[in-house]
Amino acid sequence: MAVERTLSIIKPDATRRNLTGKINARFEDGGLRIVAQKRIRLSREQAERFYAVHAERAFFKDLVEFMISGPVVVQVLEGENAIARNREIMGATNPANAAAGTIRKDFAESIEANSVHGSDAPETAAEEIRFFFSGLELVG
Ligand code: RTP
Ligand code: MG
Repeated sequence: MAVERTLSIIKPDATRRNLTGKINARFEDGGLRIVAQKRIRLSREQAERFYAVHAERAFFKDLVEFMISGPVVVQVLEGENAIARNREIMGATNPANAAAGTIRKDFAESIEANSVHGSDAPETAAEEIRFFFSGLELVG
């Protein structure tokens, strides 16, 4: 197994409910290390660019509105198989389908307001990390 990095976002529904610490504990208890982290507000342009892959989907407009509705915490998680591991810790996109003990099962409000984002593959992880963090912000 390889040590990987993945991009995580704690979404506005979770920052609004003051869940950053509880969610970070799930990552750390699950074997991931938070190697970079910042709390920001996405502009509409940034949210549209970040989710450009979903631009043709019916939920795109709502998703962008949601992602700019409050602050988010963007972070880089590191660990063995971090991309897949993080997706396990998050649970399924729709909290109704998420396994017991996952972040989305325990905290998500809906399929849209589902508390966290995680990269889905090595290429997207690298691209998403670069989107939010400069090399100077990424320490080992
Ligand atoms: P994410 O990218 O946020 O980690 O989540 P994901 O891979 O599990 O889900 P994805 O299919 O990439 O969708 C991105 C985000 O769009 C919102 N969504 N809304 N209303 C809907 O049917 C719907 N479907 C997806 C969610 O916030 C999802 O995480
Ligand atoms: Mg996705």
